[in-house]
Amino acid sequence: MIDIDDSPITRNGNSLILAYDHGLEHGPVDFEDVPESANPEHVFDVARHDAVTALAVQKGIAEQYHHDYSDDVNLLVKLNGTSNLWQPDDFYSPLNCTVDYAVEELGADAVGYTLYAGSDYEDRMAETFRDVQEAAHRHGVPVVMWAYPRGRGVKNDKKTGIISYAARIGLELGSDIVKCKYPGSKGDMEEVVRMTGRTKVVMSGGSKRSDRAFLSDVHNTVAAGGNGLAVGRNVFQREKPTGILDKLEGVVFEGKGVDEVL
Ligand code: FBP
Repeated sequence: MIDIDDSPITRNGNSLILAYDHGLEHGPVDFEDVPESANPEHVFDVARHDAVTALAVQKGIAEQYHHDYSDDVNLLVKLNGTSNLWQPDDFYSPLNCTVDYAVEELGADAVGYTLYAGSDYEDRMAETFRDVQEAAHRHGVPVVMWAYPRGRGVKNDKKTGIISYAARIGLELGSDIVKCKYPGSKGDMEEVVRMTGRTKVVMSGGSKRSDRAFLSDVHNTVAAGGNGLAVGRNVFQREKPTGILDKLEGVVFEGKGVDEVL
């Protein structure tokens, strides 16, 4: 059993996970708006902000950079991930790093794993997740599930019922935190939170939007009983990432409203 509230990746029960695995998942296109964001050192520096409770990266970036930042940046190793260059018959995300390697060699404070509920390969990913979850808990580190309904079995991945179902799978399979898409309203987020019980819920960021639009979804998530967010592009694609992190700190950890922080 993990007490997630004792983990360094939470602060007063909430989390702000800065996700930076986009070079694998989407490729260089995600770094075009802010070219310096292609440099992991830039994003590790951003992650030094007090609001960031963990930086989520793939093994290679953890291995080459984290030791220079380990005093200031908590590490979440994203264990699986894939490029979007291939065209599989359905969604699958291979394991690129073991829990043992992440914890013992890389010093991970947490691990992350994507599960595509609704894919033809959901069974394989669930079996891998079983090994990941058990190994992580044996090491005393929490598991964050990127709970993405996606694949042939999913007609509309934006429906609240589908998002809740994928998030619920996170509770059922032993995640400490599930990361899911914002379902569109505070009321719908309350339903997701209700379905995940004692597993914490963080909102996924998505493509870059205005400060107000983005912060109001984050505020609704927290007001609905959610526990913060795991975000990439809405932070590192901004010219001044610390500006949005200051505002997020107010909303996620200090109970402030959107108008108050803008
Ligand atoms: P964003 O906030 O930029 O959406 O990042 C969250 C994240 O889950 C990343 O960890 C991942 O690289 C990306 O989204 C995957 O997005 P998708 O699978 O929707 O293309």
